[in-house]
Amino acid sequence: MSNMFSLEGKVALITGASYGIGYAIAKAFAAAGATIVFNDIKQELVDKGLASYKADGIKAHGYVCDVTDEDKVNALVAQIEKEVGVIDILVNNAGIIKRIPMCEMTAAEFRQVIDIDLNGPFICSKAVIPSMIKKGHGKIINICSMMSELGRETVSAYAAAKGGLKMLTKNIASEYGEFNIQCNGIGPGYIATPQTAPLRERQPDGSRHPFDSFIIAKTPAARWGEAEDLGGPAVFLASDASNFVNGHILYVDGGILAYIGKQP
Ligand code: NAP
Ligand code: GCO
Repeated sequence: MSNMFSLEGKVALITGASYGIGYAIAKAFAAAGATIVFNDIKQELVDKGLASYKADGIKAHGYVCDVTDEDKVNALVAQIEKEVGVIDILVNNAGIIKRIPMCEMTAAEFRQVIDIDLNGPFICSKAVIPSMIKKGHGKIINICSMMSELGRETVSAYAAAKGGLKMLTKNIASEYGEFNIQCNGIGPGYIATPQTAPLRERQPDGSRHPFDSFIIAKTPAARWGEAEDLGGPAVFLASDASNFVNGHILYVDGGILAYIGKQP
């Protein structure tokens, strides 16, 4: 049974995986036997990531690359193929959020979020699919969001990008499923990472941030997720255990999407 979830002999590229969700997914992949390759946007982040992997006993390969730069992504994939091997698993994890009310957001700010969170996964997927086709298999996992399904104040660009990423996932599955490529999404709930730190900051009087209390009340599990909560679902979607799962978004949200919310 456990062989089904093995990633022995697989090369996995996880984007933006120096820390946070990408790092936790990479750690779970390494524990399942995969060779870890990651990129991040700055050398200092890559160095920080390499030091963390080393401290965790993982021999990872780290590269600087901006996921929005198509030429650089193509060059990175060619370099990985030469130095490590053909990529069997791609996790499109790199992403940003800008919390700005829509009418105050500039078009340039909106475009930047769409560029990293939606165009980035398009560019990276496009770069790895041809070799996956040649190799006869491939797994692509797109890190979606609650905002692939729900809206809220201040996150118009992020919701537009993550809603788009859900549909890109279904389209990659539709277009390349016949080549034994499975493309699925993971929709994390509210996860305690630097990206969400401003929503959890303690108030001057030491009490919880109102958004922090709101999320705990909105989550049947009554807690924020940890990045490690995403490891098991990611290994499932990267492994042979999910070979007939395609175009699916697996929400790992402690039940948020199932719940109407606590009555006042
Ligand atoms: P994070 O802590 O901000 O990590 C994201 C990583 O991506 C950072 O290292 C970031 O670098 C990097 N990155 C940003 N732009 C990039 C680019 N153009 N090219 C390459 N790398 C780039 O975020 P996280 O919370 O771990 O989230 C990871 C993914 O999960 C994101 O797609 C996010 O939207 C999604 N997600 C997060 C949550 C949550 O609750 N935390 C929930 C649902 C979905 P910098 O540090 O320089 O920005
Ligand atoms: C926000 C949050 C969310 C989460 C996540 C939810 O401001 O509402 O940052 O967007 O990061 O994507 O799944």
